[in-house]
Amino acid sequence: MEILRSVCPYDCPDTCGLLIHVDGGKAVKVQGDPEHPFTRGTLCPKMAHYEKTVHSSKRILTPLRRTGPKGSGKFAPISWTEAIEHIKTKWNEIITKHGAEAILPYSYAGTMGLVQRNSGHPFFYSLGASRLERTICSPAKECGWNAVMGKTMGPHPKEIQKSDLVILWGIHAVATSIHLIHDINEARKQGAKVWLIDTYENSTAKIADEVFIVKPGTDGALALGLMHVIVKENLADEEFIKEHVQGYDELKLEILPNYSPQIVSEITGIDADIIENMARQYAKAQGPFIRLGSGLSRYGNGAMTVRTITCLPALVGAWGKTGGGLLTGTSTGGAYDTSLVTHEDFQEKTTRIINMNKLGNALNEVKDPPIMSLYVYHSNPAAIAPDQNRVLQGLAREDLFTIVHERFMTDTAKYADIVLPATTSLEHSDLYRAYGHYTIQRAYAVIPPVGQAKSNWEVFCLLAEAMGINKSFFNQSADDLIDSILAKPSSWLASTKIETLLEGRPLELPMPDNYKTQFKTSSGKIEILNSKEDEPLPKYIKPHGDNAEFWLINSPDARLLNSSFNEREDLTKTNRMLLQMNPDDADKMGFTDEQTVIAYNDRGEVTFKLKITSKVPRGVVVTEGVWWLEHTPGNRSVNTLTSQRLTDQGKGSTFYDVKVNVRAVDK
Ligand SMILES: Nc1nc2c(c(=O)[nH]1)N[C@H]1C(S)=C(S)[C@@H](COP(=O)(O)OP(=O)(O)OC[C@H]3O[C@@H](n4cnc5c(=O)[nH]c(N)nc54)[C@H](O)[C@@H]3O)O[C@H]1N2
Ligand SMILES: Nc1nc2c(c(=O)[nH]1)N[C@H]1C(S)=C(S)[C@@H](COP(=O)(O)OP(=O)(O)OC[C@H]3O[C@@H](n4cnc5c(=O)[nH]c(N)nc54)[C@H](O)[C@@H]3O)O[C@H]1N2
Ligand code: SF4
Ligand SMILES: [Mo]
Repeated sequence: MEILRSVCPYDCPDTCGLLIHVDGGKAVKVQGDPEHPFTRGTLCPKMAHYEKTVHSSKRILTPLRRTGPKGSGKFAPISWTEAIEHIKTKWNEIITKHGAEAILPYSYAGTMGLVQRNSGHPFFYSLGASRLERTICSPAKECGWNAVMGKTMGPHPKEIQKSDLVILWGIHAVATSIHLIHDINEARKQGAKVWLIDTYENSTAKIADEVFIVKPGTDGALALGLMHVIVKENLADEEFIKEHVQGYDELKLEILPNYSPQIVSEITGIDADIIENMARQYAKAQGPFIRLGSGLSRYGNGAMTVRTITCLPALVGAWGKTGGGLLTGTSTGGAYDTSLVTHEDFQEKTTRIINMNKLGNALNEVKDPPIMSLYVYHSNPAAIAPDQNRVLQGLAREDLFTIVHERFMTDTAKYADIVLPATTSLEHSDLYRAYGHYTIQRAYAVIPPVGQAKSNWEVFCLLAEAMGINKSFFNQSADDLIDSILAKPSSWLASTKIETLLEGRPLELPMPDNYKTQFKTSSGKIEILNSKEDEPLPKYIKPHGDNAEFWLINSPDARLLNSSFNEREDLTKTNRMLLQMNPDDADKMGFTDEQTVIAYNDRGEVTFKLKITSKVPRGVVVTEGVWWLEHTPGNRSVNTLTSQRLTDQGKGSTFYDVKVNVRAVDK
């Protein structure tokens, strides 16, 4: 038995260090790596038994060719040679008839490693395929931060330990950022208070001293109301503002008068006196720290909301205070040179761009050329993309040649013509960075591939050869590629003990001195006024909404990661597809607990089991998790109800900007 280091590959801000117990080529036990500075030896319940995913009886072990109707999940095994040959023949036919832009790659974040995540890019650029705009997660959040802070570094999460007021704003930390709780607990030991600002009392409320419930999509107004009070009561940090902030006077004169606590109370549903009290406590805190989640950015006004909230710490000088600041995500993008993997230079001519949130429309409506082939890797668009009915309608097209490279028979894989078996992270090598902390790590494969599984990198090398792409770049292993990336380290990486990475151990990137007050904007100041924006000053914009009765919040389930881990019966066999509703609303509708209900809107309908709870406010219903169709009572999951509409900036998803009606199931 050996104990080998690895890294959690999932789309989670924590990117945990793992210790894998390997016996006879199998992973038998998984533990957290105590040497990891941020994750400190603990794991979430999902990865504490990663061996159950890796060696699941549901793993796809060979390439498969479809034998039944699309969506039926009927397949027969074929060899890798046959699979690649078949793809080559079909793609060459499509390219001859429609051009290479008729081929669309679709990938997102099933694995977050630099090489495996991005290895499709050099291939599809070489092929001249359509490009995918990968904006399903939180580009609006980035736009909002950038408008005020430019390229300023996000603070180190350990800053939280020194804060006396930690605000978890639109982040379900207990489900989605569990290691942050260590830092929050450290702060609490020193007397810090914790607030949660959310649209319902999720289970993160357990660790909060105060919970503030806002109406969906109205946080921008709340932030403006808080600033109104801070200014009116002379609680702003004038000295900090004079030195470091641009546009305070304009905000004060032109914008804030419109957002009195009374007006903001009507928009947000929070009482005016509570807003006043929140503002006072925030302004008087010694080191207030906001951890801003992505929930509130997935609305038609998402970028503006984030931009507005990002102005708050500037007003009270939080950046100059120990423990103060605001974290949307850490800035580790500069750790590696991603272009050494993506190689945009391989693209000979510009090709069209398809937004991943609009896959439903793209598959059904796009012409000149129509999309004739879809290659899906480490993503499950049939489940995770908005407007599920449109996506499934597109995937069902008989003339669409779909290839899915997967570990499991997902909703998307069921619609494939060819399925290719994918490795898990224990079976391939990669290089990781995180979006919730500053530790990076290299992971080597710790077990051989299960069945005939191949990694993303290996499959794209095979496809390059088949499609006649003669570039030596594709004649190397993932480890060779990683070695070449580390041989050209960024100046940041070069300033560290890079040998630690080669040993496969976690390495913390050093933070520059006084980075918290080095504002990387064009003015060198925090830009509350930013004349490069269409709206030079922040203001409240309404979300999209729909013509229906209830807002539908559809946020993560602690047991899943997006649609990953649906394979794990041990985690997920109960409490799937619940719709939580306030008791008053349930009364009004004549509903009883646990009854089957249907939520519906213009895009479709979804069956749920009702859970009546006062943790959800009136006018809102909540469901957690993206479930595979086989786990749903009505053969549709939550994204049937969500919309392909985009955010105000960044072309992002608007998952939570959706309303539904609810009715009982017809008897
Ligand atoms: N267990 C688990 N962990 C995950 C994931 C998962 O699916 N499961 N997903 C991963 C991914 S891909 C991501 S991007 C991150 C996302 O993680 P977070 O940054 O936490 O963002 P979300 O989970 O999308 O949203 C969190 C909260 O936002 C709230 N919210 C929704 N609308 C509003 C609003 O208008 N105002 C306010 N104040 N709150 C609102 C929701 O109710 C929810 O409680 O988590 C990652 N981690
Ligand atoms: N309703 C609703 N929908 C949402 C969200 C929400 O909050 N609400 N969140 C959205 C967000 S924030 C995101 S980021 C997206 C995420 O959407 P996706 O990135 O598509 O995430 P997953 O659903 O986890 O699907 C990843 C798939 O990749 C496979 N996989 C894992 N590793 C590998 C590998 O190495 N190679 C290959 N080929 N396959 C692999 C897994 O088996 C899994 O089926 O979902 C979005 N969808
Ligand atoms: S999913 Fe997140 S918390 Fe769980 S092991 Fe992976 S990185 Fe850590
Ligand atoms: Mo995400």
